[in-house]
Amino acid sequence: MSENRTKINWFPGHMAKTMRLIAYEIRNVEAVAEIIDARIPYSSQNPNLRRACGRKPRIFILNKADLADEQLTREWIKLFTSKGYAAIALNGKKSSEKKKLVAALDSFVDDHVRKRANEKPRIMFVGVPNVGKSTVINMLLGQNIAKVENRPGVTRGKQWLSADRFELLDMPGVLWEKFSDMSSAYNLAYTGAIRDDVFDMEEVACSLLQELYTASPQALKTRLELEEEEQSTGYELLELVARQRGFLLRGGIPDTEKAAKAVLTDLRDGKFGRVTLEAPRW
Ligand SMILES: Nc1nc2c(ncn2[C@@H]2O[C@H](COP(=O)(O)OP(=O)(O)OP(=O)(O)O)[C@@H](O)[C@H]2O)c(=O)[nH]1
Ligand SMILES: [Mg+2]
Repeated sequence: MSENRTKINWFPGHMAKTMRLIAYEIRNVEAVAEIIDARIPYSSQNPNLRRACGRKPRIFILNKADLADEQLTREWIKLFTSKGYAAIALNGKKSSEKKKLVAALDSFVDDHVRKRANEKPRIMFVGVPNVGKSTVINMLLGQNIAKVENRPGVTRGKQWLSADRFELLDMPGVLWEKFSDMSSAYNLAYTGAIRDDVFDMEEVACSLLQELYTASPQALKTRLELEEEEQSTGYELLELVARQRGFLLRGGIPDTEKAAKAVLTDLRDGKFGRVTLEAPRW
């Protein structure tokens, strides 16, 4: 599918600056927590972070697990563990999951991190934009100190925050300069890691509907109340959404632009159910 996709690229100056900041600050931490999106655990890993973080121990936090398929999340965690990485699935918005997060960080620190005498371990939080880095930090702080908003590019500079057991370094989200694989770029666009105004929302929404239709036709048919025998392209599905929601232009033409926004918002809010777009792969 990826060959026909229009290229998406978003790497503004502030991201290049963040990459340099990460490379500099890595010497001031004992460990790295890479927050990835449980719906796209492959596409949301930043390939440049591997290099920038060098040999510093890394834990993967599969955040937004409340929006992902539970069975696939378990399989992804198994894969990370089998590769020797600490990994945990998390709903960063659910305060009752703090205990689980602290326990995972404690055991990660015990097993992998070289501690400084009488000092709290310093952990740098990195990841793609909008994945929930600041949310997870606020969970550890037990209060909303780091700025959180539902759009990419909210955190703009580094911020040190002190939790009971750890010193936390919140960082701006960062992507990479060129996507070698357009399906990763599309996955990041679906889930809200890329700013909506740098890609064609209709094209991306069509691609998402087509993917959901191919992956689980029955679930999408039920959600969109499609007839059993209907075979639909992404664009036909988008037109259907527009008609169903009454998004019509003059002359009764489906307003597919408005429908595209609604489809992407629905996915991000979990209205299509729990969806994981990538099977475990390394
Ligand atoms: N459903 C769900 N939403 C979450 C979760 N974690 C964070 N969010 C939401 O995701 C959005 C982005 O959260 P942030 O914490 O600002 O993300 P960030 O990674 O710090 O973003 P940048 O600073 O822009 O890179 C907010 O609307 C959060 O409420 C989660 O586990 N589940
Ligand atoms: Mg942030």
